[in-house]
Amino acid sequence: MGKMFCYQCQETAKNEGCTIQGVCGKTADVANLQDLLMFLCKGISHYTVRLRELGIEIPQINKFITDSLFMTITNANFDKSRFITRVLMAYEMRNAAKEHLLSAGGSLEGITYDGAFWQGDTEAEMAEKALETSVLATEDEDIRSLRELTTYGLKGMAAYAEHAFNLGYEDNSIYGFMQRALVEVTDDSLNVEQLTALVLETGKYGVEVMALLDKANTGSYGHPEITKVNLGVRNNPGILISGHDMKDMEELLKQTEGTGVDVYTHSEMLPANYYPAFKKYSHFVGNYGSAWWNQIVDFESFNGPILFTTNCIVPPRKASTYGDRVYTTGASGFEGFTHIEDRENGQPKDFSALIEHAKKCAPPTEIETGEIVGGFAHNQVIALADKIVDAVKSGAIRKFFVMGGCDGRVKGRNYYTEFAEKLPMDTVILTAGCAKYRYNKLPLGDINGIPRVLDAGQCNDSYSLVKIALALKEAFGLDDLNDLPIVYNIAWYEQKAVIVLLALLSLGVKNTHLGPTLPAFLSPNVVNVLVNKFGIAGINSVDEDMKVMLEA
Ligand code: SF4
Ligand code: SF3
Repeated sequence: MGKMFCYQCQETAKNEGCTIQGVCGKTADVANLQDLLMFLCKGISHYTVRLRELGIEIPQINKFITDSLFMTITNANFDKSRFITRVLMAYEMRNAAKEHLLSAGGSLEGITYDGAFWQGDTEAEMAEKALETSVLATEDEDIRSLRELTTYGLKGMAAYAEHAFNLGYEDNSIYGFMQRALVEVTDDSLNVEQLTALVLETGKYGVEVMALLDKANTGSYGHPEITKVNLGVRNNPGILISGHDMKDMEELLKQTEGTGVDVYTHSEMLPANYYPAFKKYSHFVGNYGSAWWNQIVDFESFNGPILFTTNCIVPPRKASTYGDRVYTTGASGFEGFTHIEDRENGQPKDFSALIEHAKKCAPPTEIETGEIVGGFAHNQVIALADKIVDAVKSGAIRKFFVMGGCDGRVKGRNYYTEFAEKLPMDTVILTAGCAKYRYNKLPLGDINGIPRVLDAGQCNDSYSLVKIALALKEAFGLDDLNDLPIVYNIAWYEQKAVIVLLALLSLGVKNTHLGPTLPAFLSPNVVNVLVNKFGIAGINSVDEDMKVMLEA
């Protein structure tokens, strides 16, 4: 075994595993501390599952486990000191849960998982234990694969649960499932079949968490509506906000109002432009730059401070000039970036440091002009349903291509640009997530006024695509989602894409193409199960796939 082992994302070294340092920039120290934190969260869950059986819910622990899972998502948090603090907190949480269980008359019998007991406070002890508890500790590759597939789904689920929580929306059954699943992935008595069922159950809760977040976002900020998003800049200093958290977006807009500082979105925050509650702010200018991995270029020319509310952070290059302009908040973190602390006692976060910083900076340098159109979430698309159904019936629209998911920096992802360009004019792309940046600025035109790229929003808004598909199924009087003229050609990168994929599988969506590579954490046997049960496939050349998918 190397100094670390991680294979949770699409960029993993040689599509096998990062063993020395993450391709993402994660150090071995941080990777190991993340493993240890996961190990301890599983240990805590052994107690909370039993407490729940006694009708006891501990909100602080629910929050702790959710935040901890989220912090270990690819490109969310690289800050070693934050993980050390978290590990120490995990001991406290776990010991408190154990005490609580005992005082409630619960039993510890049968709890043999080491994470429920182990405690080592020095860094050296932590590092040693982490190596012992890495994913490779599970020797059987199929069991390991299913355990990790579940765990990565839980990480994505945690991210969405956290955003909903920030808006005051919670569902204890989601926390309950997450913790039960964390226990089940430690259970050596579960076989491949039982773990496959757990994977699908994870997908079912994936649908629920996305529905919860949709309710939270639309209940708080209104339904996204068709919006032209400005790509150019104004002549005031600006703050660039990235990531996925809408509560942070709201508080930043409120606090910057009237200060002379403008606000722009980057990458996955682009869909904030579609919400009625945000559109009313005259200093909310539009979107700057493109997908996350382009930040090393976009942040240089932005000139002002940048706020990360979640992933995806790229460690700045040595020669970069923007490092001292980057702030993190929530689950995100990076040594050297300033971290804005969480809300306390219902008070908003304090973004004053960013605002003062912005005032001293030059306005953003213009890198493009014009606008892009988005806001095609379920409410908006369903309002256009008659028009869409007519277009399908008349043959003006032959097929829909769901091309949502993640973007990434590997060269092979040009595939998605080329695929979008080569799609025939009587096809429409449905998208969500940062994958859209591969084609959302191309002049792809429209069909009877319906744009050929319909952007529903962030990766979590894949839920919108499901709602749209269900509405179309109804409109066409079909029994099966798979009879719709919809093809799924999805790009993945990190673990939110994993929960989106599992959600689609749990809804019975078949024949999804997944690229640019199949996950390294899927063993050949698990791939076979996915192929046989769900018709999952990878991608080939654009021309080959186009032919297959148009005929599907
Ligand atoms: Fe490697 Fe991805 Fe893990 Fe980073 S998150 S260490 S790139 S597998
Ligand atoms: Fe993108 Fe990181 Fe996945 Fe939310 S911002 S989709 S990669």
